[in-house]
Amino acid sequence: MAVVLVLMLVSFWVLGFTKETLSVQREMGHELARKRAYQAALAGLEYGLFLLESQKSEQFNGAHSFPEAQFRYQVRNEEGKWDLNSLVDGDGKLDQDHAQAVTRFMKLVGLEKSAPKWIDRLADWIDRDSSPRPLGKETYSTYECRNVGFESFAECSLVLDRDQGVAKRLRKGCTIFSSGKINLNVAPPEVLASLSEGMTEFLVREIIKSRKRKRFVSVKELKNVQGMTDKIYRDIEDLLITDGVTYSIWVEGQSQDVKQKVGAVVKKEAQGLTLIWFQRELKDEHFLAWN
Ligand SMILES: [Ca+2]
Repeated sequence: MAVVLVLMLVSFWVLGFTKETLSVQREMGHELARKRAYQAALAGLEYGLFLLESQKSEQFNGAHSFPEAQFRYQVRNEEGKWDLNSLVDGDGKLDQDHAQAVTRFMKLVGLEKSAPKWIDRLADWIDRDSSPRPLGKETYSTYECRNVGFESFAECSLVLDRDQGVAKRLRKGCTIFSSGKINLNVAPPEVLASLSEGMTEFLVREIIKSRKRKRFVSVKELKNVQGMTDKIYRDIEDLLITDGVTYSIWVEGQSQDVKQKVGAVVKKEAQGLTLIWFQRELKDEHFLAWN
């Protein structure tokens, strides 16, 4: 009887130990996969920077696999988007033209009803005063507006009630890293369509067709695009550029089922690349959607 009792105790102990060991092993395995995924993401970032420096393309993506990990990357010229930091001018006043353009863009991505609220909130975050606009906010439950330009995508998300859906739609055509003008060669259709009230679907399609054939070298070439009128051209010419020095790089590293996302923004100038933003362990809403 005593032998049976001892055996039972031993088996309980062994079972318990094995269970514990397994869970420790699982945890270690997960940690190792997390590290590998992160290293893969950094390798992808390094690779994206190398490609950006060595080739002329403005937008590109790809993937690579290693025995234990893999990464996929996406490089985008960031200047085809509306700059949210340009919503407010140097005196802290709303830049009406810019705000109207961003509002048109928001409507095109399904944010018609909430556009005035988001514009006021975004402007309140960056304007220097602390008095809220009619639909804006200077104070949130656990934080206050910084009253300076947005420095990260996470900051933008704070203004958008951390609503991932809104953040993702906005990121399609808005940025916080740009010269304030729109790069005609990379702007998504919704941004082109929001350049002025006069932009038509036909004109947007023609611009995209034209830049696919041959990229625009000068904004003046827009005059040759079918459907362009003198009035529309005058309205939009000052908003446009045909290149841009700001790029974003988005990389997802993966090992087993663990993913790690990193993002960076760099300026590509004659003297080389300058890193202006880097974020590790990016959450989905702060990561540019694959496109
Ligand atoms: Ca403010």
